[in-house]
Amino acid sequence: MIEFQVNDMTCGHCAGVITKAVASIDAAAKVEIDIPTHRVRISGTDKQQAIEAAISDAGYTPERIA
Ligand SMILES: [Cu+2]
Repeated sequence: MIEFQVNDMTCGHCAGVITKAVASIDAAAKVEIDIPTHRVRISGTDKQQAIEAAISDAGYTPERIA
């Protein structure tokens, strides 16, 4: 399980972009997003590094919190 604080994720559009970015790295990864707290929790994958990079490449700023 990895968890990011993504403060520039502010709406459903952002959440959709991030969900797609994660799926592009590992389609089996489970993504849970809470927009009000800007948290993104990802489980079921061991590609943490690549997923973090993909979220950055999508234009967001993931801060690893777990
Ligand atoms: Cu947005």
